[in-house]
Formats: sequence, C-alpha cells, structure tokens
Amino acid sequence: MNWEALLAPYKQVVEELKVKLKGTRSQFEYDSSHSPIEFVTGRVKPVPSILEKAKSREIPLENIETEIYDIAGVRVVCQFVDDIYTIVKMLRRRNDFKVIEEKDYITNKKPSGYRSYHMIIEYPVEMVQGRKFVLAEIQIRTLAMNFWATNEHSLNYKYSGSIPTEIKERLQRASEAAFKLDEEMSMIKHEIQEAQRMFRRKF
Ligand code: 0O2
Ligand code: 0O2
Repeated sequence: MNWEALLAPYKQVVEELKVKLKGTRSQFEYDSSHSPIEFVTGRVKPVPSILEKAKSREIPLENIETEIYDIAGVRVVCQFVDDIYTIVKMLRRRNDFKVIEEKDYITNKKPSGYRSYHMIIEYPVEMVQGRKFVLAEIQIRTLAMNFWATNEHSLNYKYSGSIPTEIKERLQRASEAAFKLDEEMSMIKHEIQEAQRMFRRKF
C-alpha cells in the first residue's frame, strides 16, 4: 500500500478545513462579537491507527477510504454548548462540502461518558490528478467535553481499551461533572461574554 499517496488528499483536506474554520473564528473577532469557536485542531489519522481500526471493524484494506470516516479529522472546540449548535447550523449551510451524516453524542452521550457532536462530510479536494471526494469527520465539543475526552483517550490507550472498573467509574463521575460545568457556565454565559467584550483578550 502506498500510504503517502493515499493520505495526500486527506492531508490537504485537513489543512484546508483548518484554514477555513480558523478564518471563521477571525471573522467573529473582527465583528467584535462572541466567537462560537475557541480553537481548531486537525490531524490525519496515523497509519497504525487506520490499520487497527480496519482490523477491529473487519474492513478490507481496499475499502478503508469509504468505510473509515475519520482518516481526516478536524476538531472545533467551543466555550459553550450553545456554540456547538451555532457551528452545526453554520456548517450545514456551507456549500463547499456536503454533510453526509451527523451524530449527536451530546443529547445521546456514549456509554463511556463521551460527549461531542460529530459531522461526517464529503469534501471535494483538487489534486494534480483531478478532483477527489474525500470523507472527513468534524468533531465539535466544548472545552469541558474536550478535557474529558482527551484524558479518557489517554487512559484508553494506556490500558489498551480495557480501563479498570474503578477508573471507569471515576471517568463516569468526571463526565457528569463536565456536564454540570457546561450547564453552570451556560447560566452565566451573558455575564462572561460581557466581561470578555470589555477586556478583549490580547493574546
Ligand atoms: P495559536 O498561535 O495558538 O493561535 P497548526 O498546524 O499549528 O496550525 P495543529 O497542528 O492542529 O495546528 O496544532 P495543535 O497543537 O493541535 O493545536 C492547534 C491549535 O489549538 C493551536 O493554535 C493551539 O494553540 C490550540 N490549542 C490547543 N489546545 C488548546 C487549549 O486548551 N486552549 C486553547 N485556547 N487553544 C488550544 P494555533 O491556531 O495553531 O496557534
Ligand atoms: P482517534 O484518532 O484515536 O480519536 P461507530 O461505528 O459510529 O460506533 P466510529 O465510526 O468510530 O464508531 O465513529 P464515532 O464513534 O462516531 O467516532 C469516532 C471518534 O470519536 C473516535 O475516533 C474518537 O476520536 C471519538 N470518540 C468516540 N467515542 C469516544 C469515547 O468514548 N472516548 C473518546 N475519548 N473519544 C471517543 P478514534 O477512532 O478513536 O480515533
């Protein structure tokens, strides 16, 4: 398998989506209105992770491009839960890509305690060989959801997917705490935004 050639369009997609979404964030800042985007990150799934996912889902290698949706992954992190739905609506309206699927793990959190909003998109990317349609996953979550997911992901990696029960229970409680944190912050959202408008962050 020529991984470099296969992953080249995915790299291009991640870079383009990062530029576009970071641009949206700047636009909100020029308008001096609250930006629903705190920060944007992105990555191309490393080859060992692609292989592992293909193996565990019994996906033949020739089907990975159509059956693994997150080879290109972009993450949009927000301050408030409301912001997530603002971004979702904004992304649905765009005409530079097509939304294929949406998964609301906020309304329906995963058994692990994971919360996030996922959008699978089909993105047309111009390669020297011509236009190619590539699948990409956009994860939209709050800072609190991101904190939880990052830590849980590390523990999953450490314990190869079998986190000890005691730690799992703590993660469940931490997920509840993150949910409460989001809820409490939403209650004082207008206060926070007013303060942030008054003292525009200069970093
Ligand atoms: P800046 O100067 O911080 O605005 P890149 O290729 O560097 O553009 P990449 O490869 O996705 O982006 O890098 P990474 O390390 O994943 O981080 C991407 C962006 O997210 C960086 O900003 C980080 O500063 C920012 N980031 C990561 N974690 C946090 C966090 O907890 N809070 C905040 N506010 N930002 C975070 P920029 O835009 O690349 O550069
Ligand atoms: P990475 O790069 O290690 O993050 P499905 O077939 O719908 O059950 P699928 O297709 O994998 O599953 O999609 P899903 O579950 O909607 O989303 C996949 C990605 O969401 C994962 O990528 C994670 O990034 C994130 N995710 C989903 N569930 C959890 C969870 O319980 N904890 C954490 N921390 N992240 C989660 P990968 O494949 O793990 O790749």
